[in-house]
Amino acid sequence: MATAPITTHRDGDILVITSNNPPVNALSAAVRTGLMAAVLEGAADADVRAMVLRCAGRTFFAGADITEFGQPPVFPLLPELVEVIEGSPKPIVAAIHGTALGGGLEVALACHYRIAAEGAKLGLPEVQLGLLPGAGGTQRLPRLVGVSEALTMIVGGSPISAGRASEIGLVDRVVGADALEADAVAFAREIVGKPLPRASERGERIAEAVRDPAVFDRFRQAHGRLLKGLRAPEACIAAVQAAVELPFADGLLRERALFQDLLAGDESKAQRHYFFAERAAGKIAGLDAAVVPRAIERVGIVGAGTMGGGIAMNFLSAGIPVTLVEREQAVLDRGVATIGSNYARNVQSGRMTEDAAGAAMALLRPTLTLAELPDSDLVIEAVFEDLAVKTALFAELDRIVRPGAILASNTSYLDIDTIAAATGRPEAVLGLHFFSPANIMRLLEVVRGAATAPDVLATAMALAKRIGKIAVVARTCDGFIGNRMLKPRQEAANRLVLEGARPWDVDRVLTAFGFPMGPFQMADLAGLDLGWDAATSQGATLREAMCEAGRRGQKNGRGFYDYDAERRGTPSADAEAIIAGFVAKSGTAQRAVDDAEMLERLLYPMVNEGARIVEEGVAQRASDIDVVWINGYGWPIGTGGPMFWADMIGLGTVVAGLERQGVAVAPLLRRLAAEGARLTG
Ligand code: 3H9
Repeated sequence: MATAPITTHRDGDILVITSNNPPVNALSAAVRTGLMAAVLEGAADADVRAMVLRCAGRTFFAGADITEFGQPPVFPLLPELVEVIEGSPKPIVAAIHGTALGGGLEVALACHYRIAAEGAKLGLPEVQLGLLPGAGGTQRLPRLVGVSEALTMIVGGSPISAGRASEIGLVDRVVGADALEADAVAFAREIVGKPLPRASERGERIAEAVRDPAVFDRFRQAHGRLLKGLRAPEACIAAVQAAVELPFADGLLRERALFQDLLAGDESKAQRHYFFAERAAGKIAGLDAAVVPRAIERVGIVGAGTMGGGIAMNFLSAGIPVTLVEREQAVLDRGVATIGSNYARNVQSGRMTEDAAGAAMALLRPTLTLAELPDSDLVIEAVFEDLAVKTALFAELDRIVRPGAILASNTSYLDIDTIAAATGRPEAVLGLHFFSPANIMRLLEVVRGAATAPDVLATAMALAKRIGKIAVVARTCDGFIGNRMLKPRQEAANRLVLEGARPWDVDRVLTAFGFPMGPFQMADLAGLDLGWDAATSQGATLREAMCEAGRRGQKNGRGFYDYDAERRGTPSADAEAIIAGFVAKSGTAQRAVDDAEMLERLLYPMVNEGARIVEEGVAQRASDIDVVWINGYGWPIGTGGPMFWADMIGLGTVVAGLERQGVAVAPLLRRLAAEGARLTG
């Protein structure tokens, strides 16, 4: 008898080994111990001629147990188990359903044969955890599927379908999902007595790369984006390169060394933190699991501008019909045309089939009247950001839309409770704050008002999942989680420029930290004249001074930077002169500010604001803030988000920095720092 959670049973002369370790059959110490015993049992039993390795529940092994990383090692380790599997004198067939990921796929690679149920997915996503496959995956996969396919899977990290896996030689057979075990046993009977194929002994698929080692540089050139800023992708390439350059055993040692190095590093710690943070964000404290979400079969969207159109695409792409309302025909036509051209681009780039794009467009019902909204189960408002406009609209929607339907605002700042109070159904009102471009950005801030009902909140979370968004719950306040924390960074950036830093220095410090762009590049992109009124402008802010001098940002080729025809920006001498004039008027003393001080002054106040957001209960937990900033504002994932980053550098350091800056320290931050505790646990 093997150790639980592994069980074995005999089907004639085939030993079926089953793992049952919910929810995802992670390869925990108990699973590894049980598997090792079961394989040895099969090898020793003279009546057993072959083995089938399968999992119960929703999926094949989804990988090593990530919660064990950073803990003292418990034997047998996964690489040892994998060696025993491949070394078995009797054939072992992996029977894959659900997802075979990471260490799970590495177990399958060590088996002598792999069969997969239709719908199964296979992948090595370790790179997303700042790691590389550390149980032989980087050595066996290229030997089975060739170097190019292996690099794509290992460096890209995305799983492939069973069908694709069969095409590239990763699985030996794809079968229906109904009788996987029986099919695997039948397959095992077919191969009994044949010579044992071991991935480690195969050389033919890597022979081409042995002759043409430039394949690695070509991959680097073609996939520069994947390699930017993080260590793991390059280490993945180095490990696959070892498979080509070294004998198998030496390649394994190299893989092990690279894996251990990544595992001990801060980036992997940060990315593993993010993995659990994203999952935690979906959980709402105090929300009864028995709460049933409301059915959403049609969505109404008011406002067909950039935001409304982008929001609509999320639902259309997920097969949910949309009624899109706009006041003027020309604006409506433009909105619909933009949606159409976005889909056309998706088709062109191969991200979508023509049929799927056509089907999505067919679900769109454009109209000029709110009167077409009564059959919507959810209406999302995406109109001008003005409280009076929004409350008037919500009052009207409340009269038109059927009882029980949910009303949501896409506001990025305004008070959801005030908006809800304009209706007779405050319990059915909430904020759904999409980020621009809304059809692409994965973040969704779900803003609950004081009166928002539990089932309405549950509906929003379920819907977010359906349309592929990462939802984070916030309570209402000025700017919610993301924009509230953007404000202190913006203020610090402006102050730095007044004191003598140049905008491009500030941007450089933040891009060197890992942001895709800095605040002045962002301001140029959004338009410096956003909200600017020439009639009332008095040059009171730097932005006003820039606009008055005709510098509107990228849109007219002149902002803090000068732009060429390809919208490439270079520091602008004219902008510098305007800044100098503005600074002279303000009378601020000038001094040199070094990069380290700039970074502290830009980021520590954000951490401070984040601590207040947690303290006030605006965010449920500090890690939710990390999810918002990584997905909504390009905070570099390799540092885990602002809260995790603060924990890594030490809260005492942050508090001391804030005190140097004269910023009032959030009580929570001060307390945790004094206790030597962390924000993210
Ligand atoms: C690896 O294998 C390293 C090796 O190469 C080398 C070793 C030497 N461990 O995502 P869900 C939890 S690295 C522990 O909500 P779904 C998850 O936290 C690993 N726990 O479900 C959640 O817990 P809770 C490489 C794990 O259906 C619950 O399971 N593998 C693990 O949306 C449900 O998860 C990966 O990176 C784990 N490996 O998606 C795959 N996986 O309920 C990681 C999940 O308490 N996993 N949990 O919040 C996934 O991508 C998704 O979980 C999966 C299911 C697609 C499987």
